[in-house]
Amino acid sequence: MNYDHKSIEKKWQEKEHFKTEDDYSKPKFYCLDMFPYPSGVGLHVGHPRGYIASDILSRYKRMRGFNVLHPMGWDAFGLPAENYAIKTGIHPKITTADNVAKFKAQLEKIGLSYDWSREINTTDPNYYKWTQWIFLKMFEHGLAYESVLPINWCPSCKTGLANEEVVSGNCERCGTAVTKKDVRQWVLKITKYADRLLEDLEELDWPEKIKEMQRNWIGKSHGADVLFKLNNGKEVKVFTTRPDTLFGATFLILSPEHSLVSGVLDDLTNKQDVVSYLEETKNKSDIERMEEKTGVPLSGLFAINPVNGKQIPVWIANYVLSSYGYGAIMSVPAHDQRDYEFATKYNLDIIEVVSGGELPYTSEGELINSGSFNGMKSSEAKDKIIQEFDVISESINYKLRDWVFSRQRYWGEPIPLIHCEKCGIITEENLPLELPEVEKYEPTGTGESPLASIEDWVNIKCPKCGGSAKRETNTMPQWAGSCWYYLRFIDPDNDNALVDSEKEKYFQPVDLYIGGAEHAVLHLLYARFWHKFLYDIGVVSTKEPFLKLKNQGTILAYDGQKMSKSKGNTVSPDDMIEKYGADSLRVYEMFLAPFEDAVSWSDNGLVGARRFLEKVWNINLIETNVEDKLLHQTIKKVTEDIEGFKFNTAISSMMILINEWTKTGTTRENFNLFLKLLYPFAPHISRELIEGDDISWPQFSESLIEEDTVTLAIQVNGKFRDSVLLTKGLSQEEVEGIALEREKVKKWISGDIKKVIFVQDKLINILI
Ligand code: ANZ
Ligand code: ZN
Repeated sequence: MNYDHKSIEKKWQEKEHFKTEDDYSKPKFYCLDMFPYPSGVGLHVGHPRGYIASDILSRYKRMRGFNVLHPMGWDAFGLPAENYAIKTGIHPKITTADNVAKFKAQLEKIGLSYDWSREINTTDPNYYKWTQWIFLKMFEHGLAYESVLPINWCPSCKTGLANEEVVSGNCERCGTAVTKKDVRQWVLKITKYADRLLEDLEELDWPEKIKEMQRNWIGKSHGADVLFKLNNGKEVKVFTTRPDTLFGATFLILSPEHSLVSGVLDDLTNKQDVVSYLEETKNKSDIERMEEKTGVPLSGLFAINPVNGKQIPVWIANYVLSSYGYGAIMSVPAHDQRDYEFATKYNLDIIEVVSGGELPYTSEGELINSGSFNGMKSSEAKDKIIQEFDVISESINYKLRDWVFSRQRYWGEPIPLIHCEKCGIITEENLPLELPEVEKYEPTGTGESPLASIEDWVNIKCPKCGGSAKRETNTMPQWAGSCWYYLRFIDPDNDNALVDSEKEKYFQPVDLYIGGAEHAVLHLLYARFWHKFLYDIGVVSTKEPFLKLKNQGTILAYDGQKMSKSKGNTVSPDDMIEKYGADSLRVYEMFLAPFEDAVSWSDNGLVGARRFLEKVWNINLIETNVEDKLLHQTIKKVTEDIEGFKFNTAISSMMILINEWTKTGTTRENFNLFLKLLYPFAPHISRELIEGDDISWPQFSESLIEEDTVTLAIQVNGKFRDSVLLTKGLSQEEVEGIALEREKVKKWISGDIKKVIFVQDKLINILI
C-alpha cells in the first residue's frame, strides 16, 4: 500500500476534535500561540513554525494526562484592512472575515489541535466590549489621561504612534520617518508600573534577550537631579547618572523644546540665530536629529555650576531629548562621548575630572580637578557630592514613557468616552460602543479620526445632564485587543464578566507562550502592564500572564532573504501540503534547525522528511519479540527533547531508530510505542498506523537503557597515561591487549612487563 497522505490527513482532521475540558481535577496546561493578524496574503511556511511547536507540546501534554487549553483567534484590528478599504471601498469587516476564513482553512490543513469552539476575534463587538471595559476601568483608576504634548506622528499612516512603535526613528508599520505633532491624545500611565514590570521579569522563564530588551526599554537609571541657577534668576534642573563628574560640567544644554527657551529669546544677543535654529530642528525627524549633533548658544545667558560657582555657557542642542529626564543636561565633555563630540565641534571647554586615560574617558575612576573630592573613587564621590549640596539630590529616572494610546484612524476599538461641556469627560456605560458605519475611511491627517465626520454618531446628549455632548472620536491602537486575549480564551462566551474567576484561577497563567521576538517591547510589555492592572483590580489572580516564552526563528526564503510577497519569494504551506503532506511539513519544520534559529527553506529537506515518513509507513512487522534497547533510548530522548524544545534532535533520534528497523523489522508492540512518540510531530500518519485507541505517552524502561560502557584509566608504573571508553565487563587480558596498543601508552613501555594490576571496569596499571 502506498503512503497516501491526502486521504489519511483528511480522515484524521475530520475525526480528531480537541475540546478543553472543564475538569479541574486534572492538571492543566495552557499552551498559547501569539494569535495572528489575518492579512490578505495568507500564511507562508514561516508562520506555522511556532504553531507546530505549540501543537507538539499540546498533544504531548494531553498524552501525559493534562487538561490542555490550546486556542486560536484573530488579532484583526489594524491598518492593512483599513488601507485596503480606502483603496477599494470594501468595509474592513468584510475583508477581515474573508481573510480569517482563508487563514483558518490554512491552519486546519496543517492539523493543529486547537479547540476551535474558543475562537475569538478582537473586532467582534462581543470581544471589544471587554477591551473597552478595561479601558474604562483604567480611566476610573486614573491610569488613562488626556494630554496635548507633541507626540510621534507618522505622516504616511496619518496617526499618532506610541514610543514603542517608533523603531530607530521610523514608523514600525510603514517605515516612514516619524515627526512630532501636537495632537490631543489619550495616554495610559504605564510608567506607574515601571518598577513592577522590571522586578517581576526575574521570575519569568523567558529568553534572556527579551528580558534584557524590556529592562533596557524601561531603562531605570540611578543618579541625581542637579539644580543650576541662571543669571536671569531662573533655574534649570538636569538629571545625571554621574554626579561625580560635576566639576567637569563646562556647559549646560537645553533641548530645543525646553519650556524655558521661548521666555528667554528676547534677552539674547543672538536671538535671530536661535529662532532659525529652532525652526530648523522642528522640521526634522528624530532620526535626522540623531545624525549630526548641532546646537546654538543662548548668548547672554549663563548658568552657575553649584559645586564650584563657575559661570558656564548655556546652549540648545538637538541631541538633548525633550522627553528624557528634564530635557536638559549638564555637559561633561571629558567623560561623555556625545558631549565630547559636541564640545570639540564648537570649541567648548573640556575639563578632565576622573583620571583614567584618553578622553572621553567614560568609566568611573578616581577624581581629579574636583576640589575637596580629589582622590575619591567615583562611587564614593557620588554619595558625598549629593550629601554636600542642597541643590543636588538623589534621583531615579526611567526611559519608559506613558503609552500614547489613541489613534486617529477608523478600524480600531472606539474609546468609550464622552465630552460634555458641562460635566467634562464621562464614561459610556453602554458597552460595547460599536464602530459606526462610515462612507470614507481616509484618515483626515488633521489629527482627527474619520469618526469625527459622522455627525449623528459624534453629537449626542450627555447621559448625565442631557446637554449637548460629543463622543470621543479617537480609536485604540492595534495593540489593545492583544493585551488581554489570553484571558478571554479561558471563558470566551461569558456575557457578564471578562472571565469567570474560578476558570481564571484554574487556567492562568499561560504555561507556554510561543511567538516572534519582534514583539519584545510592544505586545509583550503592554500585555504585562494590563495584566498587572487587572491583578490590582482583582480580575486575575496571577501577577504575570505568561510563565514561559519561546521565540521561533525566522524561516527565510530559498535565497536566504526574508519572505515577502513583494519580493515574490514566499513559499505557501498549501502547495507543500498538497504535494508532500502536512505531516511531512510538520516534521521538516521541526527538523530543519534548532527551534530558535533562523534558517532557509529548502524543498529537498521537505522531501527528506517525507522519505522518513515513507519508511515508517513501510516498516516490516515481525513476530519475534526482543527487548529493543534502541527503542527505549529513543523514548527517553524524545521525551527529554520535547520538554527541552529540541525538536530537531528528537526527530533525528526517531530517524535513527527507523533506519535500524528498516533493516531488522520490529514487532507490532514496539512499533506502536514508536508511533506514539511520532504522534505529536506527525499526528495523521501516526493515528492511521497506531493500533487501538490508547494514545498515552510511552514510558521507557530504565533497566533497558542503563549505561553499558565505562571509562577505564590506564596507568604505567602508577602514573596516569590515558583513558579509554570500553564495554563493561571486559577481562584483564582483553583490556591489557587494548591498552598496549594505545599510542599514549606505548611510548612509556620499555622492557618487560613485570606485573599488571587490574580493577574491573575501573583501571589497569602496568608495571615495568
Ligand atoms: C552628565 C554626565 C557625565 C552624563 C558623564 C553621563 C556621563 P542614562 O544612563 O541612559 O539614564 N541625559 C540626561 N537627560 C538627557 C536628555 N534629555 N537627553 C539626552 N541626554 C540626557 O543616561 C543618563 C545620562 O544621559 C545623564 O547623565 C545625561 O548625561 C544624559 F560623564 O550627565 B549625564
Ligand atoms: Zn506609518
